[in-house]
Amino acid sequence: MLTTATHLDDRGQAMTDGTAADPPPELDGPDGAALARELMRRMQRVRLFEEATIALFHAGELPAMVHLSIGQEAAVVGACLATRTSDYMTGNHRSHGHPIAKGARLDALMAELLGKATGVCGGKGGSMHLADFSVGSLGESGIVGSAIPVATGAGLAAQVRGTGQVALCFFGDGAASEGVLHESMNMAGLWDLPVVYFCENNGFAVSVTTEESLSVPDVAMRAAGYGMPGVTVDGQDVLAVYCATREAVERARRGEGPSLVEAKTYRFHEHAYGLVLPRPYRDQAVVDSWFDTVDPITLFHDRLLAERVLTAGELQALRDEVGAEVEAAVEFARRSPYPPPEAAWTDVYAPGHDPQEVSA
Ligand SMILES: Cc1ncc(C[n+]2csc(CCOP(=O)(O)OP(=O)(O)O)c2C)c(N)n1
Repeated sequence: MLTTATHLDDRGQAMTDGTAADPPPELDGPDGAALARELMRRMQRVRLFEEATIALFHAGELPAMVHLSIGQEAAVVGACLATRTSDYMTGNHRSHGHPIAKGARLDALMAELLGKATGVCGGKGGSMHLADFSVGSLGESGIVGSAIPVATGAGLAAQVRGTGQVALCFFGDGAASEGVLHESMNMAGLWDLPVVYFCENNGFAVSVTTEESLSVPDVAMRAAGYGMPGVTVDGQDVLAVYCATREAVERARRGEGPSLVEAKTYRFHEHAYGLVLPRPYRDQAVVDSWFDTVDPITLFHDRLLAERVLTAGELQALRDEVGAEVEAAVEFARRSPYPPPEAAWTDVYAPGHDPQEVSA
C-alpha cells in the first residue's frame, strides 16, 4: 500500500500531508492499479502535450507565448481526478493542463492553441482563453484572479439548482493576494457554497517570490479567515493531492461548504516559455536539478515500480500511447483550417440570448 509523507521542501517550508484523516487508497488492488494508471496517463498527457507546444514554438508554428505547467502535473491531475466530469472547473493563464487533467480531448485543445477552427473555442481563445464545456471547464483568462468569482458563481448556481455539482477553482500564489479571492472566499464560506479553492503555489508570481508577497507562510492558513478548512499538501505527490482534494470535494458535495487546498509545487520553465526577464530571479542550476529531484512524473513512476503496482513495461507502454495521442493531436491541429473572417461575429453572445433585449 502506498502512503504519503510529510516533509520539508527546499524553500524550508513545512508541508503537511493532506491525507491524515483520509488514508490514501490501496494501490495494490485492481482498483488501485486502475487509479494509478489514470493518474499517470493524465500527467503524461499534460507533460507530452506541453513538450509538443515547446517544439511548435521553436518551429514558429505557435502564434503566442505559452505558460507551461511542466513540473506542476501532480497538483493539476491529482485535483482534477478527484472531481467528476460533470463538476465545474476554472483555470488561469497557466491552463492547458487543467482541461487535459479533467479529461478533455487533446486534438481540439491543440487546434485551439494553433488558432484553428476545430479548436475547443473555434480558434478564438488560444492558449490563455480557452474553455471546454464538455469536461466542465468554464474557462481561463489572462487576468490574474478573474476566474475565482466565476467558480464561486458556478458553485452558487449548483447550490441553487440542487445539482450536486462542485466547482474546482485553480489559482496561483500571486492570485492568492488579489482582493477578488478574499471577496469570493468570504461569500463561499458564508453561504456554504460547493467550491474547492485550489492554490498551485509554485513559489513565484512571475519573478516575485512568496516570501516577498505572502503575509503568512502557507496560503492555506488564510482559510480560517473565511470559515473553511485549509490544507497544505505536497504538490509533487499526485496521490497526496488526489486524497486531499477528494476529501474537500466530498465535503462540498455533502453540502458542508467550501475548502482551500494548497499544493506546494514547482514551475520548471520560465513564467511564459520564451519570455526573457531583464534580471535573473532564481538560480538556474537549482531549477535544472528539479528535473532529477522533484519531477512528479518520475517520483510517481519510481514509486509505482517500487510498490509493484505497475511494471516498467506497462509504464513505458502507457507513455508510448500518450505520445502517439499527442502526435495525432498535433497533426490534426496542423491539418485543420483557420476560422473564416466572418467567424469573428459568432460566439459573441450566449446561445438564445437576444442582444437587443439588453440595449432596450
Ligand atoms: C490582474 C492582473 N495583474 C497582473 C497581471 C500580470 N501577471 C500575469 S501572470 C502574473 C503572475 C501570476 O502568478 P500566480 O498567480 O502565482 O500564477 P503562476 O504564474 O505562478 O502560475 C502576473 C502578475 C495580470 N495578468 N493580471
